[in-house]
Amino acid sequence: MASQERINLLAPGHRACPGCGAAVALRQILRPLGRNTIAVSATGCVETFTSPYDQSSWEVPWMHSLFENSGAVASGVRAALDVQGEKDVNLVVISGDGGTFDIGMGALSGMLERKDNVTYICYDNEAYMNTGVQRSGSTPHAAATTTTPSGKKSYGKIEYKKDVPGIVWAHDAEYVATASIAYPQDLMRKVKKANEIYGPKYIQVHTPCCIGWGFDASKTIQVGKLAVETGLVPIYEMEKGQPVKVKKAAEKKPIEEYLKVQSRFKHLFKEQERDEVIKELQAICNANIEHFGI
Ligand SMILES: Cc1ncc(C[n+]2csc(CCOP(=O)(O)OP(=O)(O)O)c2C)c(N)n1
Ligand SMILES: [Mg+2]
Repeated sequence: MASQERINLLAPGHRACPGCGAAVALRQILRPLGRNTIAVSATGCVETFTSPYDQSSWEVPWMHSLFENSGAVASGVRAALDVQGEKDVNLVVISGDGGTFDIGMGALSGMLERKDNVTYICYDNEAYMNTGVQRSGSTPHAAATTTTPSGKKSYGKIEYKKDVPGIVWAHDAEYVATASIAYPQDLMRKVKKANEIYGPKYIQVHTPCCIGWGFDASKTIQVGKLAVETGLVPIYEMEKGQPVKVKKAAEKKPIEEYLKVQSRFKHLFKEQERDEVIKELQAICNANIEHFGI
């Protein structure tokens, strides 16, 4: 990436929490896109910490509408650019997991089905962080959130993380990939590649959240790496429905190493019978390692 202009299109002074993974992702996403870009955001942390009136941190034109409609808004922006004959403007959606996995799924599906020329990026912090850590369709099994609390009769979220890259692929999208802020070169390469392809593209970026997950703000990248090294969060591109260019973990870490550093999983280490839950999470990692060839 040495030839890239070393610009920062997310101005300093924004209001993200120290150690915010989404803020790191934003910088990494905007760098390969450059100034000739329009960004569209759903409601969520990124929207909130970058845009208090009149202190925008965006160095590119940026549009926010609602929590549920960033796919549709981007389709409209692309249609307007087409009418104006503006063929070379990069268009990116930056939406949270709630705005993508849950409430914005319909708008995303429409954008994909119409084959609109948009790079849709989901920054995945695995819950509704902006409104106080409520569970989303992305929250991993057994994680405690304010709506899936742990207690005597509960061990956190019962359901499992939704496979949104698979859902997007089922729409026959032009490009599907996952990435992590722990691997910035890989992430920037994928954004650049997606941007150069015509049609709908989807990248899901794993962005640890120190407040919602409960770890020290200095550990964001370390936690992101552990997610990949345990096999819980596979990093790959999709080709013909198959994962390719999978990020390999030289040394596979046991899932406990990832769980132990986050307070959203601390209840799993308090009671004996929760060992079964940890075993189940390890089984998910093992299945990923096998399926993706991690
Ligand atoms: C229709 C609607 N319902 C609920 C809300 C309240 N709300 C704003 S942001 C948000 C959660 C966003 O979660 P996510 O997309 O994961 O982004 P994050 O905050 O984690 O960055 C919710 C529930 C809203 N703005 N609009
Ligand atoms: Mg979120």
